[in-house]
Amino acid sequence: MKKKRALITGISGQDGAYLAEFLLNKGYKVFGGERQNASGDLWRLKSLGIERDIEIVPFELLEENNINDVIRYGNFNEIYNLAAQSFVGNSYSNPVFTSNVNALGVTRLLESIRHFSKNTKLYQASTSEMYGNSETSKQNESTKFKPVSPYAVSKLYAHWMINLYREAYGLFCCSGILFNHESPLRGNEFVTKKIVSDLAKVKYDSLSHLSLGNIHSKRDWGFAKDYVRAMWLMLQQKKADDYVISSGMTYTVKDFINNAAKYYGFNLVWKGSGLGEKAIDNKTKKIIVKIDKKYFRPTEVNFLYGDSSKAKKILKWSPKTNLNGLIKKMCEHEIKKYK
Ligand code: NAP
Ligand code: G4F
Repeated sequence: MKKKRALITGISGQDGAYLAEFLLNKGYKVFGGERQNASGDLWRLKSLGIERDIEIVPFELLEENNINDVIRYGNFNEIYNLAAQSFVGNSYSNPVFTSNVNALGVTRLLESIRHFSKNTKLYQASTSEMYGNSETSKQNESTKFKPVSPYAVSKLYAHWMINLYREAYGLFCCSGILFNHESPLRGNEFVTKKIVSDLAKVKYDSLSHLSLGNIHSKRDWGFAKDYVRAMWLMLQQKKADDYVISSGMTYTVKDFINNAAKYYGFNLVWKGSGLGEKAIDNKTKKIIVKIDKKYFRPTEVNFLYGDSSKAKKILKWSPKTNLNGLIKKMCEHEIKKYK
């Protein structure tokens, strides 16, 4: 039987790596879109041992000629658009770039599919950030969007374009509204990876303490490997639709720190408040965590808590790894670097 052909844009990212591994296991021929000015170091694919199984194609969301060439001749059954300027913090200093990549980039891709490959199914990486500071205690597909960062606004634009092209032109395109998902392959700029990585450095004496911004925001964190399965399931349905994918639990950044710290053998006691808040190790009395105002954002999403009952019912999807399991995987990965 002929292999299904899938293009993953953002192949060098966290989700790109896990999705590629997942699709290879399903027997797909996997093409990975990588930007031309990228470092070329596909370390995540290498760490999963799959870099030789993927055909890399140059792919730049800012360049419509490049996108048209890739789509016109690729003959893809499925495209997973994971490419994005994905760091919320960075979107405040680079709002135009973020909008161009995340919002207009998706329009370029949709136009290309509409003109050159109408039967190709498209998955778009939407995000729980689009809810902003929601008035509901849990967020699902019917919850109102109130984005509060340039990143979230850019992703909401793309989200609505996906809806529009589905309705106006009958394209099979879906948005997965994914809540935060992490893994040992997470980028160093994101808070979970920074916590597990810097706490390990403190433990092994290569860093004095961990510096963070707002530790009171709440996130619904899951394991990336569980979440890429949901992306694939969305494209296997008869009807294209949007789905919330979440763990269904919410914790503060501080909860995450406490849990990871225990894993490394620290017993944290918190003192002070605001910028003066700090965590001290009860055994050694050493300061382990300090607050630094440079990590605060101009606007903040205070809490996210997803309700993925629609995905559970229709996609038969539910996560397999909880927060403790996730933290264990991430900490074990860090510790290995020192042993
Ligand atoms: P990631 O690790 O930051 O990966 C982003 C990928 O996009 C990288 O491969 C990056 O390439 C590529 N990229 C950036 N700008 C590009 C451009 N102009 N043209 C082509 N490629 C470009 O992100 P992730 O965590 O895997 O997330 C995957 C997607 O899901 C993103 O769209 C993100 O916004 C969205 N999302 C993530 C989460 C989450 O919690 N992880 C939750 C909801 C939604 P380089 O390596 O060259 O930079
Ligand atoms: O890890 P974060 O940077 O993730 P954030 O902003 O929630 O965005 C991630 O999840 C979204 C899904 O909801 C994705 F769409 C997006 O692409 C990305 O993957 O920050 C989490 C929380 C924030 O409240 C932030 O203010 O941690 C807080 N935080 C406190 N100190 C910090 C830090 N975040 C980072 N990155 N670095 C800190 O030092």
